[in-house]
Amino acid sequence: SPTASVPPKFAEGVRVALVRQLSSGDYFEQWLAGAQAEATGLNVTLEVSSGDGNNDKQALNLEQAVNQQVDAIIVDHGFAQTVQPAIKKAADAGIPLVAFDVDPGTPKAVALSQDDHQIAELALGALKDGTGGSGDVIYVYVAGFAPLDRRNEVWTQFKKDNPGIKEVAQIGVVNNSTASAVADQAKAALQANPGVKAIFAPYDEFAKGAALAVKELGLRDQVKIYGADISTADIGVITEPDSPWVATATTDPSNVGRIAVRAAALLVAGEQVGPELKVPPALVTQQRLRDGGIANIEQLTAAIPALTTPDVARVPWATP
Ligand code: SR1
Repeated sequence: SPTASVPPKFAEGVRVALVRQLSSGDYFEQWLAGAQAEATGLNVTLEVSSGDGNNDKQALNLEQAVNQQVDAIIVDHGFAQTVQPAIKKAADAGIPLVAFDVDPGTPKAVALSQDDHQIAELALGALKDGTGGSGDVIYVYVAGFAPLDRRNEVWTQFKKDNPGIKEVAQIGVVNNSTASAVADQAKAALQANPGVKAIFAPYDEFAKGAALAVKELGLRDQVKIYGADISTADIGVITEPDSPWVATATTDPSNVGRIAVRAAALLVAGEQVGPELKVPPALVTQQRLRDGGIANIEQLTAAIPALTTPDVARVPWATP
């Protein structure tokens, strides 16, 4: 039951702008669903915009949110150089800010992320087990996205620590059809490197694309995929017969969206949050999904309760 009375502002209604860089794909859809569910429960109106991958459009949307004097702003992904100027304006104007997966450039904003180093470590631990610590690997990466850059730091160190692992190709694209674009690139990379044993694809759209390429080339017995993120659709891909996607390191994306809204609500209420919030991931293997008969996100979060984190940015006046 709630342990504090609802701040008057929340009885009236609170406006929070959610300014997104990207919105397509399972991860971003689930994240938004979680954010919207939490907002509804807290009597927060979420004013959602998306740059649809266009960084200038996201920056403009952010400027507009600052000008509209919302009660708080959540910046969801984005490139530091395009969002930091408007974040600074918002911070100077005293607007509470939560920055998810982007460096806000100011300690006035709460920096929310998943533990990306751990995400990469868990997936690469599985890759090491699966390959025996040696073999040709294709790596899927696009620089500039904070979570991917952090995962890349772990990959760089992993290669140093495991000299038997050879990165034979780096591919990657992020757009509105990431999976199919990565599938095309992965096919070409696999054809050029016939000895590949594994693909490290630490974003589910990357992993889905890689899985498509492996299947289309008939390489399911030879090439295994180690990814990040999860959705009900991803669980379907991972558990289908002979799927090459054997492990993924992940949070529950909708839980992360919920945390972003809770953190914003706490700031609006004048509560202390942060300065950093990091959501821990879990390793989800194909074996575990199959053995547990797990077919969707609800069953996954029931099987791994640590994926739900009600104590991160807990709102004292909210009904659990
Ligand atoms: C393009 S960045 C994609 C990543 O953002 C989130 O951190 C998700 O985990 C996803 O992998």
